[in-house]
Amino acid sequence: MTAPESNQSVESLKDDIQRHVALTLGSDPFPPRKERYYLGLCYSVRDRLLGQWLETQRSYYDSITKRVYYMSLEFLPGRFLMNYIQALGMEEECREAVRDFGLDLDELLEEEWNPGLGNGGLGRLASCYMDSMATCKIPGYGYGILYDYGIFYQTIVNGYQHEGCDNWLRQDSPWVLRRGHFMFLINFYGRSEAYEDSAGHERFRWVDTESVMAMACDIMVPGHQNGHVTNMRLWKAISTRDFELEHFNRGDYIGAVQSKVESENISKVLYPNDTSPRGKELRLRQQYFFVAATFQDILRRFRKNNYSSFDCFPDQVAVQLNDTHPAISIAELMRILVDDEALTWETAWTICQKTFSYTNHTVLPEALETWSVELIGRMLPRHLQIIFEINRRFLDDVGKRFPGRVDLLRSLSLIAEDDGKQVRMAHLAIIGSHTVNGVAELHSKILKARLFKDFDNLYPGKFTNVTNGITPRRWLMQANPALSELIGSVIGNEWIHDLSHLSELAAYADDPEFQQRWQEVRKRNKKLLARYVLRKLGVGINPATLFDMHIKRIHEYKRQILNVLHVITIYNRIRSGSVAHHVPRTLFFAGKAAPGYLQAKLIIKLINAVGQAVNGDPAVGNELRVVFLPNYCVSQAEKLIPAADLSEQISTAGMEASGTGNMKFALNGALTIGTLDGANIEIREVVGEDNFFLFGHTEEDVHRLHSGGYDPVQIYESNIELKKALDMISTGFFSPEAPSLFRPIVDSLLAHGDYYLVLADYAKYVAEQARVSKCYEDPALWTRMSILNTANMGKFSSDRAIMEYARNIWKVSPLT
Ligand code: BZD
Repeated sequence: MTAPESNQSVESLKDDIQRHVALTLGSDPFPPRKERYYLGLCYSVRDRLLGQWLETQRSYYDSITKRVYYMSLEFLPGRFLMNYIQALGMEEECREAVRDFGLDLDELLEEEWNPGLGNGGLGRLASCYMDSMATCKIPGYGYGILYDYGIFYQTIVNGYQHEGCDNWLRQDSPWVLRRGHFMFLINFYGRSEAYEDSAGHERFRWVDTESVMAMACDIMVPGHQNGHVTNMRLWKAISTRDFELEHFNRGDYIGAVQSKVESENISKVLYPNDTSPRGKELRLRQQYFFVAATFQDILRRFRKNNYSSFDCFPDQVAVQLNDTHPAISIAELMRILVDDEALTWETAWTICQKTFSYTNHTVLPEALETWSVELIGRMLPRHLQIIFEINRRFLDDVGKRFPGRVDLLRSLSLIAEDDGKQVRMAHLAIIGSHTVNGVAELHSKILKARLFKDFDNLYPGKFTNVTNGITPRRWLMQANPALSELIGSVIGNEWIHDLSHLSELAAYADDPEFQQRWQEVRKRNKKLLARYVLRKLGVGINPATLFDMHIKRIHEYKRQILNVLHVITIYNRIRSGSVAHHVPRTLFFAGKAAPGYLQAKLIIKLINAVGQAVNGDPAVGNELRVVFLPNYCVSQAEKLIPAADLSEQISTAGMEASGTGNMKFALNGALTIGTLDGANIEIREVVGEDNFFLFGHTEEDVHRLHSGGYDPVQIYESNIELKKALDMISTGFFSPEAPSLFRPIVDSLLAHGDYYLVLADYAKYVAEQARVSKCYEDPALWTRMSILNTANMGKFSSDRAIMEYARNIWKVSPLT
């Protein structure tokens, strides 16, 4: 852009901001106030995107192309404003415009609340994939729920997690475009009624239902400087009129209001459990609400194109099920095709199987979703009938292929019989889909070899892998501007669209001048983080120490406790004066525990208690510091990750499906200490084993130890440092006011068999941490390793992942 043009666009942006402050917000533009000018800027940026968005949606219709529907009960997009600004390529313009008003863009950005519409990795992955679909111009949409309350707001009080409400829509969000004219009726409860159609065939209809409306709310997801804007459509529950009237007519005003409120509860709150799904009625209601609304929208679009037959439905529509949360879709599409459209069962089933594909995100048995037959039968009576019919035909077929194999029928059935009758949603998703994928090579292998082995035998080729990816726009360009600029100065900026270009950095790994610039950027990021921590917690940390980070949901399989045992071990060594290769470290922990997961909440308390002891002990000085940052969210991750030296990816092998935090750290030049789990394995493969700190039992070892013979007590007895650390925890060293407070943690390790094999991996972990310290003492070596990590992360772009889905699963091509 030439200078006068740029001046012109800054001036017109300034005019727009002031116009929005005055005319959209109804506020006096003078004096310029941060909160108002923030909103004025949001609306001005939004205006500039809306045209591109309309154009993109129009182009889908014009090209009559197959579209992808990415169905996810969760999205974690992070803040939008900077993402939109950079997508439009107007960062400099925005900086200048707000500067002219005496404001600072970075400060304005902090005004934005994080939309916490997800729990963790699964929701964040969905948002990375939306970004890549837009950037790669894959025609499609994201579909989900607009929760009024996102994931709870975490505070730490006296070391304990407290949960507060995250009422993120309290002040209307400028990004949510309510579409009052896209409303669909959603039915629940009632009964399925048989009737005879005019040709004398037995048919079914769903009657005597209760209903609620789903209103479309749209959020734009722009591609990076390509004029393509994808739509994320989130449904909000709105009470139906009849529902209220019925009460009004009886003169029951309060009843009318109450029923309105109750029906709108469907989209009120995100369930904060990231693994164990609990059979709560409202959760199933949310699932069906969003599925039924989405399918009405899909069919509306399909019909708009005037197709004469449903046979071509799968040529127009690909539906990706993000885990089993939307798996009731399969029964819903069958209901629509058989009951409403009068297709034969066989035709409908073929269409279903050609339409759906399913991504599995976990192998933890407690995380596999089931719903009681009783609940589905009550809430979705017709769907239960359909599920039974799918199962009957399926088991019939299996029985014919494998006569006499009752064991096989039991293991494959959609209905589990052991714990009351339960519908296994993963089984429904597998048989109703053409493709099932895991999210990293090891995870996909485990799905085939263990969890769904019988299904894999039955349907060879149905199971595949798509290793997760992350968007380089948010996780490098936006989160780490200093490193992005340095990278750009030597290899240009093509990596933003094609991350494989980062490999050109490898040539500079040993270049002393480049190394120095690399170190300066990292030092600057660490200083910024230290300032943030001081502001947030009032705790001073030293940017010259090794920044060691363990940030993710708190869960026993992620083994924060292993890290804590290492911290206590180092602490004891410092106190006793034996510090071989100790490098001063700052440990960062952040993450939320599910409110009902007491053990995870106790782990948070322990981390804080250990932090208090360590940070307050004069013998430790600057050698060791432990901070727990409350309310981990996308924006916090964006501040932490660019400042990390060491990334803790230490889950029990075989338990973390992929991980994506691991990718974000390595992309930003942190080194990983990790197990052979999830995507760690593939990260290590590409960055090279010399540039990765590996420890721990393999997945096969874990399987073997779980099959018998593992004795954690024997390990405890034979390792003096470990014994000391555990004894300190169990006898109240870190909780003098309540000495037995942390007993449940030690009991899980010693008395209850240490399911996550913390003790089994302790010695190797501590030894590998010593190697970390030793390497850190050699800045040239460390910096080389760091550069090589970044340089080799090309594979982990979500653009690569999305193109694999598009080519191999969805069979859609990018728009030109
Ligand atoms: O999905 C996570 C896995 O644990 C990670 O290993 C993986 O990288 C990511 C993305 O594939 N799973 C989740 O985050 N799961 C949930 O958040 C969740 C939410 C509700 C109910 C069940 C699970």
